[in-house]
Amino acid sequence: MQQYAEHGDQYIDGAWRLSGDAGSITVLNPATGRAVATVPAGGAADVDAAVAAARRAARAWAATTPEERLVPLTRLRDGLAAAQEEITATVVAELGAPVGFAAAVHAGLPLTVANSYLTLLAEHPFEERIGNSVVLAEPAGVVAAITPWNYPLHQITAKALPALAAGCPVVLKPAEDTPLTARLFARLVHEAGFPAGVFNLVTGTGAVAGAALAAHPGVDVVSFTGSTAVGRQIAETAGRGLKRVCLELGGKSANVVLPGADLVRAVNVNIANVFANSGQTCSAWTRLLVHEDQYEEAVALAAKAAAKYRPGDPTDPQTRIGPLVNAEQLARVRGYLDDALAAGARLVVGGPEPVAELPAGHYVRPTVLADVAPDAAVAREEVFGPVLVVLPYRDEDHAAELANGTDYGLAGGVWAADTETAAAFARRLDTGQVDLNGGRFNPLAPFGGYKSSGLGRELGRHGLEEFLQYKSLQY
Ligand code: TXE
Repeated sequence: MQQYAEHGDQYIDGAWRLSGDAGSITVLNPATGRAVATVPAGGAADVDAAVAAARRAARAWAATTPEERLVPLTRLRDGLAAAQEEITATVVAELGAPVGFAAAVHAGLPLTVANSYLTLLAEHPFEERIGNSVVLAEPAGVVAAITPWNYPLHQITAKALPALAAGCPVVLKPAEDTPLTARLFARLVHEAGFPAGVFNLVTGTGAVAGAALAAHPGVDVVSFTGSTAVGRQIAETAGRGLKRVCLELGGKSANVVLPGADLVRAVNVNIANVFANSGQTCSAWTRLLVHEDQYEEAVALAAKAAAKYRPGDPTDPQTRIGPLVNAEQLARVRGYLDDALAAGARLVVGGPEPVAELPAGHYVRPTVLADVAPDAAVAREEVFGPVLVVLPYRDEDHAAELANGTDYGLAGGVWAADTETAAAFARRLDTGQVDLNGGRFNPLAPFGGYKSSGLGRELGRHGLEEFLQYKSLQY
C-alpha cells in the first residue's frame, strides 16, 4: 500500500508540498475491498495555498501566446502517451475498471482529447476582426476543476487541457474514490514543465475541499462534473460570487429504435453501451425504446446480449464488467432494483442478489428490466449501474414524449432504416448529443446537457470557449 499521507503532499505551486490540513483518505480497490493507498484530505489551508499560487501565476500564463502554451501542452500529451500502461493500472486499481476497457478508454480517451486540443490551440482565432473591432479571446481566470470518479482521467483532462490551452491556471479537486489518477496527472504536468502555480492539485472530500474551492473568492470559473444535487449547490454558490460555471451532471438517456431499423444491432450496441464501465457513465443509454410490435423481440435480444456479461476480476483481460466503485453505489443500485421489482417490473436478466462467487468486491449483476412504468424511479432517475429498462412506444410522437420525459437531457441514440430518418427524429429530442444508427464518438463535437444535465459544454472548440472571455477593441 502506498502511504502518500506519510509525506502528506499536495501538488501546489509547482512542487509536492506537505498538506496544511489534518486527515487522510484511504483509497480502496473496489474489486477486493483492500486499501490501495492513502492521500491527504485537504481543507481550507490547502485550497487557500493552491488558489493563491494559481492567482500569482495567472497574469504571466495569460500573457503567453498560444504557440508558447503549445510547448508544455505537447510535452504533457507525450507524457500521457508514455504513461498509458501506468494510467491503465491505476484506474484498474482504484475504479475496478476491466483492464481492456481501462486501456482503450480510461487511458486512451485522454490522449485523444489531448491531441484534439493541440490541433485546436494551433488553429483557434484568439484574435478576430469583426467590422471596425478587433475581438480578443482572453483567458477567463483561475479555474476550479471538481471531478468525479467514473472516468477519473478523462474528467480531469476534459477540463484541465482546454483551461490550460486557453491560458487559465487550474486548481483540481478530484473525487475521493479516485485521487491516484489525479496524482499521476499532476506528475505528468510537472514533468511537462508548466510554470509553477499554473496547475495545482488538492485531494480531499467534496464537503470540505470541494466546497471550499467552489466558494473561494480567488476562483473565477468553476467547472464541475458530478451529481445534479451537488451541481445545483455549486451553481448557487457561484451565483453569489458571480463566477462562471460549467456543469456536467447526470443523465437518463434514451435509445430509440424506429420501425425499419436494424433491431439486432441496435439492441447489441445498447447493451454494450449501458454495461460499459459497469453502467457508471453519465451519457449511458439506460432506456431502450422500441415499438410495441417489436417489444418482446427486443426484450429477448437484450436478454441474449446481456447474458454475455459476467462480472469478473478487472485485472483479467477476458473481463467485460467489473465492480461498482464503492459500497454506497452498490447499495444505491440494488435499492433501485428492489423497488422496481416490488412495483411489478419483469426481471429479464440480473437482479439485486449479491454475486456469490465474488463476495469481496462491490459487484452487481448486469440487469435488464421490462414492464416498467415510465414514471417509475428506475425509468426516470440516474441509477449509475449496469441496468437497462426496455420500454414500448405506440408511435413516433409517443416515442419522443417518452424520450423527453425525464429531467435529464444528456445523450441518446436513434436507429432507423436510414440516417436521414434518424436525424429527423433526433431533432425532436431535448438532449445534447445523439448517435444516429450507432454513429462514432467525435472528440471535437460539444458534449453537454440540456435541462438538468448541466450548463455549458466540454470537448472541442466549445469546451475551449468555456474558459475564454472576450474583449473588443474598436478602431
Ligand atoms: O457525486 P458527487 P457522487 C451521479 C451518479 C452517482 C451520484 C453520486 O448518479 O450515483 O452522482 O455520485 C465533489 N462542493 N454522478 O456522490 O458527490 C466530490 O468530492 C463541492 C454523475 O460521487 O456529485 C467529487 O469530486 N464539491 C456523474 C465531485 O464533487 C463537492 C459522475 C462529484 O461528487 C461537494 C459522478 C460540494 N458540496 C456521479 N460535494 C456524471 N455526470 O458523470 C461533493 N463534491
